[in-house]
Amino acid sequence: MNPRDSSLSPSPSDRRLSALARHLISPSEAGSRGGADVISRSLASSYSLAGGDSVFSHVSRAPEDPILGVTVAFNKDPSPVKLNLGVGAYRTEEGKPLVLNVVRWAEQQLINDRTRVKEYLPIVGLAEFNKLSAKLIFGADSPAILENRVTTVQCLSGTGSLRVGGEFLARHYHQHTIYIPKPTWGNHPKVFTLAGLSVKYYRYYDPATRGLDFQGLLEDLGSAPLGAVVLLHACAHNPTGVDPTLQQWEQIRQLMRSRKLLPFFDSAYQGFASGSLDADAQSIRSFVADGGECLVAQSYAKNMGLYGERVGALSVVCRTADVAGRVESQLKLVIRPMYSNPPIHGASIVAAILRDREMYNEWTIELKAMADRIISMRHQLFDALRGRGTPGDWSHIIKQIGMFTFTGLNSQQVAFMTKEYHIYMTSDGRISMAGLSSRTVPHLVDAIHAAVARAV
Ligand code: PLA
Repeated sequence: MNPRDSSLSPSPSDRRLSALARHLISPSEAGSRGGADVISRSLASSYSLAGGDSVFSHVSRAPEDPILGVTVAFNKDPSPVKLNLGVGAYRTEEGKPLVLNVVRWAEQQLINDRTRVKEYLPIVGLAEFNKLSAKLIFGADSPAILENRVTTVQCLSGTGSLRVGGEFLARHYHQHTIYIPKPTWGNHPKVFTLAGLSVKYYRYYDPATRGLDFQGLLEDLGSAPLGAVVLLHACAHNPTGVDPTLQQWEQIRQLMRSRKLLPFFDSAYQGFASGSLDADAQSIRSFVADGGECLVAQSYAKNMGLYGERVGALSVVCRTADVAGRVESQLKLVIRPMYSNPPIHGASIVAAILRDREMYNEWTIELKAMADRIISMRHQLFDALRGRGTPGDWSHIIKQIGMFTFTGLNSQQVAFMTKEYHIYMTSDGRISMAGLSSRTVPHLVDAIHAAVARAV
């Protein structure tokens, strides 16, 4: 019997409604019209219509997100050996999430400061955070900053910055096509399509060489319509871990400027690729140095470990200070009806760290330690696969850059590793090196070895 079928047995809510109706109706009305029963029947039937036959009954179940859904599946697995290499979230050698010491220090400072209040921030966020974020990404001596040609607005981490930038372009830029690399972070096409842009791909990765398809990239950008927007990963390309060299960046810059293509940088891993904040911003700085315009989305999720604080920034570098001011006024019109104004806590932590020399130094040390641990995991995994004699050339593991290794394992092999070894990763074969530790390398190697042997 369907327990929700109120025609067979009244539910507790139906009984409560009937009792309410009996209580409300006067005895005389009850006598003349059959009263309480009529009303209670009608209340109950309208209730069962609402409950049993939902106005949302046509809504189908959506699939889980391809990246965040990996964690959902991982959490349901009771196995003690399970390993989550899906989402790009840093873990310690012990497999634990990490709050940086410098973040705890800044938070303590914020708590101790009794003058701090919880008023709304302005629509564009915390002014000091915006200024310091621009300096961090463009460099303190950036001519664009000195000439006041940059507008920076605090947004909801990297994703929110991309979305606000996308919506601004859809409203105010003459070209509505954005070219994104193939492959790219899975959320990019969704963010930009919903922002109102039309998404096209440019060639980026060559599975045969497990490296950059530089020729394909140049051809595709060379034939993109004049003025199109181009999304570029500033460093540590997700998911491939393949970045252009500085020379290749220079060629990309020249080509893009000659075709008036508008660069939109996604900087989600500044400091995570090389361990140096300046080196990882080099691609962006070379585009700003030529005096041209660009957009940059910055995230503090990974490099400060502020994942859940949702703190990031969108900068638009313009030709003149006057244009930058007008652009900012329009960004406010995008933000205000979207989420009104951004949250205060994460931005205050970032501002505290960036403003104080001692804290800043401490941050760079902790950041370098995270980047170094990831690089060391690459070497451990590579050595272990070689030592084990696992068929294949695994040198890409040590050549790739940043948080992820694009293993080359296919979706069946990934499914096999999840089912038999409880190793969770995205179905494109990407593993988060930040989730791996010396302790878990042997288990991963067993799984990869078995998956590869099985397919041979
Ligand atoms: N851009 C790129 C290239 C990213 O990889 C990510 C996060 C973001 C933007 C957005 O980050 P933020 O909004 O949290 O600042 N990518 C993660 C997480 C780490 C995710 O998918 O949300 C990933 O596992 O790919």
